[in-house]
Amino acid sequence: MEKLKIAIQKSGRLHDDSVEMLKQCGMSFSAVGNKLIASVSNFPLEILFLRDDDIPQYVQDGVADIGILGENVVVEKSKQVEITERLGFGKCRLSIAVPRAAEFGGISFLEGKRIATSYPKLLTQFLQKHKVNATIEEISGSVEIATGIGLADAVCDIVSSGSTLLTNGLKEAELVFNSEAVLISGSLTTSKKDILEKLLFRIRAVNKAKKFKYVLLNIPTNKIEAVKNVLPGMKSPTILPLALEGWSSLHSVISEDDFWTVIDKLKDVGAEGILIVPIEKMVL
Ligand code: PRT
Ligand code: ZN
Repeated sequence: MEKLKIAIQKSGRLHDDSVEMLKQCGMSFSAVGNKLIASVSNFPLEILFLRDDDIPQYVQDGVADIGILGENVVVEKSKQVEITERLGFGKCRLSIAVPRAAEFGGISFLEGKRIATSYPKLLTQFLQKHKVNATIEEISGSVEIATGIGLADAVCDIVSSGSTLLTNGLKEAELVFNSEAVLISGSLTTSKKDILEKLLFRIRAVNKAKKFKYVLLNIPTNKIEAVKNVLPGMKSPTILPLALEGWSSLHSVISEDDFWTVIDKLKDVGAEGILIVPIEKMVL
């Protein structure tokens, strides 16, 4: 049977989360050692382990059918691939940073300056959009030291916690691009499209579940209406009578985003014995 070939990062920041996501989708494979290819035993999928920078080209050329990598790299490489799904991990931003002592009063500060980056395309687009003329110094790594060694006046690099900028005496000045891991695809045969649809169905079920929690709570039966008002979007909560007269157990699903606010309100309306349970998969 034909297999769909997916390229994921061989090692680096996205490797573990990519492998973890595929395993949560039920894929059985071993990604140990220096292997370049792993075959999934219970799904028509073959996994190629590559450097993230090479993935767009391989997907464009059909060496791989789909790939997982940072959107920052996808846009920078601008190959003929399409972003099929945003995956919610590997979140970071591409930002311009300047020495902490610099008096950065706005984007015009960058006029005539030298900016070091590994993302010349994204930076050029940003500068053009803001009508700023600056010289781009393209370097492939350790961008954060570029101002310290006198190569540039500013840097444009990936920021996550901000601690790399801090330890290199830099401060974040302008956001250029927000990124997260995405699934890209090239042109696919009909049968490969079918396999991709099945994989996407599982990915969506896994990712959707991460955004929600299952709540079980006990509530005086006469307070059920009040609880319903606190749990927004709950069409039809499950309500079961407790052995204790006048009390009920209520089950529902709440979104991770308003989790703590909802819990506080539930306590206020008299909910007790609140249990919060992670959801593994959500199929709607
Ligand atoms: O070997 P290969 O080429 O495959 O990997 P790589 O070294 O090019 O990439 P890698 O593994 O560093 O990153 C892969 C992808 O992870 C990136 O393309 C981003 O989409 C995403 N990502 C998420 C990050 C970060 N967070 C991140 N913090 N990529 C890089 N960083 C680096 C950044 O370059 C800087 O040096 O971490 C430092 C900043 O981190 P903070 O936390 O100190 O701000
Ligand atoms: Zn890379």
